[in-house]
Amino acid sequence: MPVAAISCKTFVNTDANARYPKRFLRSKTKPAATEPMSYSDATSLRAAYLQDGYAQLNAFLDASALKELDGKLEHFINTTVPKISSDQVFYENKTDHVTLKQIQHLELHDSWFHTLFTDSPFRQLAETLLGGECVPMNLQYFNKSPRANKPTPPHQDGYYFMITPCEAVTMWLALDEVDDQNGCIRYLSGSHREGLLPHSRTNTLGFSQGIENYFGKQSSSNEIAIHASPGDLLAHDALTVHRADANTSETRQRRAVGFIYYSAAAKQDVVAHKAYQTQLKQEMADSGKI
Ligand SMILES: O=C(O)CCC(=O)C(=O)O
Repeated sequence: MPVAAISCKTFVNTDANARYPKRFLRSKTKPAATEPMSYSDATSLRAAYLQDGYAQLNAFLDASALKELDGKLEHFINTTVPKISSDQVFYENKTDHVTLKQIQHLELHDSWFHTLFTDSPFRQLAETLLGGECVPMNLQYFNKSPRANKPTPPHQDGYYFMITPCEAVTMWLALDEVDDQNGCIRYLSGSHREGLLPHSRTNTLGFSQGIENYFGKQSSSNEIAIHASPGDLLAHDALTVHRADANTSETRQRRAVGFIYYSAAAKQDVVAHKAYQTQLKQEMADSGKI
């Protein structure tokens, strides 16, 4: 499978330098690949994103920012996760905490993560890609631990969001080396132009809906497997079809942080969304998954 990479630039402009914590800004002495992104870079990035439905920004975070994020995450998992409601923290096997696979809404439990989500280059990038103001909605943690994990079913995030217009961006920050073996993200390029596709229930905790009859269709062979290194950022449109295989490695983790931003213009069907979440929570509890 080809590996896509459209830009090695870090998204930092003059405004960002004024507004964002220094730890997420690049040193001016870094090599060209980490130079601040100019207006034309942002324009061409958005053009490519609108064309393909996704983008990859290599080295969005540098080693020191990543180290800090890793430390904060480890602390969060050790001290905050045990206090979070079970419908916000998912394990492949809930009796084995090594199999932690997903945490929802880190921003609601920790001010450091709140700032990372709401007042940072991540948010500014979301606004560039969406072409206007955004609303930070959900900061998530994902892992596929070795041996105990499931594939991520093919889906469109917009199916879960229940928003009109369906305008939102999801960003996925790699924390480990990610490739075919440990379950890299796979995008169906251009699929965001097809509108919302029919989904049906899956048995996958954290990804309860998947696209019906995806495999075997001609289009599924056009997937692009995105290999990534720690600090690389992927971004996709709410309508872009994507999925990931299970982690088939013996020892390698596949950790990532997910950033979901809605366009300020998007309105959620709050009643339908809440009803679905309530039903899902009940089903997960009844089946012993949470
Ligand atoms: O981490 C994964 O396997 C899937 C993530 C995903 O689907 C998303 O962030 O929209």
